[in-house]
Amino acid sequence: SCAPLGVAAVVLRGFALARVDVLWPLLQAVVAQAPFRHMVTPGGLKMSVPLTSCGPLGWTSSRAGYRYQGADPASGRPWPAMPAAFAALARDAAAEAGFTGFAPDACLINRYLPGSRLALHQDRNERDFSQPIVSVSLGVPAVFLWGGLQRGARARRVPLFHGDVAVWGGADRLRYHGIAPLRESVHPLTGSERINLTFRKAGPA
Ligand code: MD5
Ligand code: FE
Repeated sequence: SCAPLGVAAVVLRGFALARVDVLWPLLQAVVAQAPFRHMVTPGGLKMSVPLTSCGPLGWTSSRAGYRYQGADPASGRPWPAMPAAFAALARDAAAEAGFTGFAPDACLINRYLPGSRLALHQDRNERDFSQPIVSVSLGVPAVFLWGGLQRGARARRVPLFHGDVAVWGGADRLRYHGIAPLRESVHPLTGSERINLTFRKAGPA
């Protein structure tokens, strides 16, 4: 099914389910090369969600600011390659939502444990806001906070389940959004964790 959120945002329920058996070992290989780590915000706070990346560009945060980098700051090496099956999933989900030709150059991987949360924010470190963002949820369910174009707007609460894929584009690309503190629960694939893969076109065309 396809649940519209805003004019250009959609949750494709279960879109990734048939591909999880392929995605999961590829994800383990990425994480073996570039382990999850807690980054620090420009304000000096430790982020509660550890993250890593694959693909040509990886999102990073430090005292110096938020930016995309071609190398993993923890190792100095390029990020692991983006598996073809990851890019194909992102392209196919974007096309299903009406964004043909999506070619991500960054895959940010967030890992949530019980209590982990992501405060309301906008994603604005990418060059081209005409490109959508594709988000894949794996493991235990989370409550997505779907805000407005201004920080103070009231947020809708949208549950996201294992295998759901959300596509955010057009007028919804710059909405404030976040993840409510993760509830304690167990999923057969991930245990108590939620993993989110976020595909972006971050660099120049
Ligand atoms: C997550 N991650 O579930 C989310 C999925 C992040 C982040 O927010 O920045 O790592 S991406 C959700 C998203 C992206 C771009 C726009 C909108 C939502 N939106 O307009 O609601 O870990
Ligand atoms: Fe975000």
